[in-house]
Amino acid sequence: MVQLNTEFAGRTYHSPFMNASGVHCGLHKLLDDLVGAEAATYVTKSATVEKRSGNPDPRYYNSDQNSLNSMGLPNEGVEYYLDYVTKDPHSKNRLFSISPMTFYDLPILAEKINASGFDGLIEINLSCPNVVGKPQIGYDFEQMAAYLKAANELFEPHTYGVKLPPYFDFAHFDTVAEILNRYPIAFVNSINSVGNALMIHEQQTAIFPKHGHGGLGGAFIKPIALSNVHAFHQRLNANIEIIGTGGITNGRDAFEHILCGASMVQLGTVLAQKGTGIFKIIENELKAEMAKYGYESIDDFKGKLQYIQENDAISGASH
Ligand code: RRO
Repeated sequence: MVQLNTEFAGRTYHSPFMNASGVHCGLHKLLDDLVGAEAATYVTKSATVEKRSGNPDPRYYNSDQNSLNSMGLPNEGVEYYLDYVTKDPHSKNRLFSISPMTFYDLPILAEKINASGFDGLIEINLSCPNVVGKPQIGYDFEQMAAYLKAANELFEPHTYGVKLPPYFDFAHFDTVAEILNRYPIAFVNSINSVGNALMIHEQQTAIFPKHGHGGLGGAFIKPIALSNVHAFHQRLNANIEIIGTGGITNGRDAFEHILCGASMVQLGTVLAQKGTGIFKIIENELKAEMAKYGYESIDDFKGKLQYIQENDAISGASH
């Protein structure tokens, strides 16, 4: 009998599937939908101290199984999402995303969260690619270290984690892991959208802000997400868990993220394109994939990626 129950950050979930921040989570009624669709849990839209309307339209574009967005951090403000999570009977299992606009916003956000009594997990978004004039913190390692140091002073150990941008170099995996391993963080979430991609429709940029540059999501980015999940799984302290995000469109994709070391997996583009009915579908697809390999639980294969050996034949591969 195949079971999808999973443990994450000392909590128990009936499956590893949840939304990715930004998708289907900006308003209370959208969060209600996620609960109704039996997602394992939800993460709220990254919140800033004040409400923001974000970038001008058109700012989101779907193309096949991919998406490009330059939303620009539109959100209702931290109080609005705190109001929701603190009334949620399962608040301990929820993830609350924050995106400090400046370093000085972090203590303000932390104070509001701590004062609210929220007992869930906090995701600090260090990787929004779409705020004009604001580089991604995750690509500035000195700043990133300063944010982590501050977060460690503001939040209880093992209650917070970070959402990272994709990295493309072993030196960067090493540096980031070294910074993260200094602190008692509960999790990392890899990856945010691949920043500042460009899509063209007919002869025009597909979106308006930043001359068409925006965060790429969906099937295209799965190999990048898998490399980041795998690289951090190899490098992070064993008690830092990983949320795998990026390019999951079906159960097989989720299987691959978990094989690389993810404890939870998030749905972004596919959720935006197919709606909340995707949770039940993808749960069944993952169960089928596990059954194919004889696995009965997530722990049977989590982080157990096998390495091909020199001169092994790959069935079906062209070479
Ligand atoms: O709101 C956005 O433009 C946005 C954010 Br905060 C993020 O973290 N990732 C993304 O692709 N878009």
